[in-house]
Amino acid sequence: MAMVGRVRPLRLAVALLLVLPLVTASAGPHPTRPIALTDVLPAVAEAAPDPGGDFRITADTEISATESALAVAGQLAEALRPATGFDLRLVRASRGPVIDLALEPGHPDEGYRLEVRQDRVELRATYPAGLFFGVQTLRQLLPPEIESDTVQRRRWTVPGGRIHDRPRYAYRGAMLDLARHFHTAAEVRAYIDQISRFKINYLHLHLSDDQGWRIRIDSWPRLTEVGGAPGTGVGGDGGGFLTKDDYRELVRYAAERYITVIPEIDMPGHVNAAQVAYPELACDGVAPRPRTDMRVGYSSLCVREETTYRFVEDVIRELAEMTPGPYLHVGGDETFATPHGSYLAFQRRVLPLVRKHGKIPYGWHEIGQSPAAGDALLQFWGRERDNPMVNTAVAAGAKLVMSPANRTYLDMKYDSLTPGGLDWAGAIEVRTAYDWDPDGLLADVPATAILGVEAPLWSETLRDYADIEFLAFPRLVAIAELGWSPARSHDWESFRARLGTYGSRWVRQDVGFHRSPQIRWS
Ligand code: TNX
Repeated sequence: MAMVGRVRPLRLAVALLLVLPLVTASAGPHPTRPIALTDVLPAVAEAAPDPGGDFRITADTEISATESALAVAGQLAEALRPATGFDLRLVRASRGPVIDLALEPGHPDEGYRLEVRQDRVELRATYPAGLFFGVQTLRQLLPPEIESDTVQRRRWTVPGGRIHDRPRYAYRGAMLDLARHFHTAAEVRAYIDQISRFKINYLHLHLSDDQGWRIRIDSWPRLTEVGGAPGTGVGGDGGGFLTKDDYRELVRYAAERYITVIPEIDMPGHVNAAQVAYPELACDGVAPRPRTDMRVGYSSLCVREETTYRFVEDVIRELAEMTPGPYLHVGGDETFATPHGSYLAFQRRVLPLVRKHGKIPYGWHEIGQSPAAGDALLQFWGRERDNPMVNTAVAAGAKLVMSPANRTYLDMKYDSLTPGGLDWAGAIEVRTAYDWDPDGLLADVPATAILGVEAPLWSETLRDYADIEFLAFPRLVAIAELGWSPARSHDWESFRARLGTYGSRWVRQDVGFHRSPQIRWS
């Protein structure tokens, strides 16, 4: 004690200056806090930190990869280049400090092992998708400055240790509605870039609705000539459509990021735009007026007419031809203008058409009413714990993707003050999006029937890309974690802390996310 009294004031000040940053750093998320092996979104399945094993990336680091790992290795080199300024060499084998990527048997589908030691980083997976997801993890283990598009002078340290990671669900989806407001292929690519950071593996595109038709169909050209014309968005905004080349390019771009595109044509409801272009699709043969309002449930294809099925099959065939993924989404929701018997008659013919063209039928959960659903995939968008349509279909072999509107709908407002967004399913702040269990939501559905989760983003109020970013982030990450991370790791405090530190990455990427008051952003 006597010693303390003799410490000179200057020494004391210096000592405090040294100690204070440590104290504040350990108090919570802070930009200078070293990154831990577990600071990853979505949470990794298993991590064993090794404090002595930090790896430093320098200009001399090499990336080695076997032939089958070369593409992902190239993506890693590209991701590291802008902020580090290093043009990391891609080699077959290396003796020096290296990030080594290779395929090996024994990992779960999409899973990977990432081992960080002082002299090397090893990334292993059975399939390239696993390597890609491992690279997304590795990027998050580097300081946030790695997201900068200009060279940052600093140390690039990866925390030492070993990660074993794998997804909880095979299906982790995001949906974008291009119908209510069209968004260009470039905007969809930007969204793909963002969602792929969080190990999302399906992108569902809602391509038609009452207001507009957004994908070129050669055998029915007026669909996009009329339904994709300028002014076909909600409120008379925008308009536009994807050409077949745009669509194929999106499919390719997504596949490079291990994301499978699922096209949706919504029917027998949500078809006003198709009927404006082709009045023969309405029972009275009269073209309805174009609609730019937000109402739903008033339009229906003419279920008794053969023309309808010629149309439907042409659309399904052309979509299936340019879609390598297994699923084709046929909508089926909110058909208040289609009598129940007609709805069943329609699905009895349409669901087999999807199979005829080599795809698994996928639809909103209402298609579960149809005995023809069989082993179709159903997207549950309800809010109730008990849904008879779903129960019957699941008993008959259908699988479910969980998109409960009051948890996963990214177009809902965060709170009553949120600019834009809708509120019919309630306000959804980050914790509401995060704190639920996809397996336990529906009372009578066994966990084995749940294929995964999806976060839909309807676009009634989304005029530009900034609107997409603001509503999707951070909530999409909550859904991504529900889809990827093991149920036992589910923990709001942990999620909230990891999200808080991720904010500075979005700032550097110029992503205009919602600064939720539930999160301590660093
Ligand atoms: C319901 S959920 C819809 C969409 C709307 C959305 C707006 C579902 C299958 N249909 O037509 O765009 O609400 O939140």
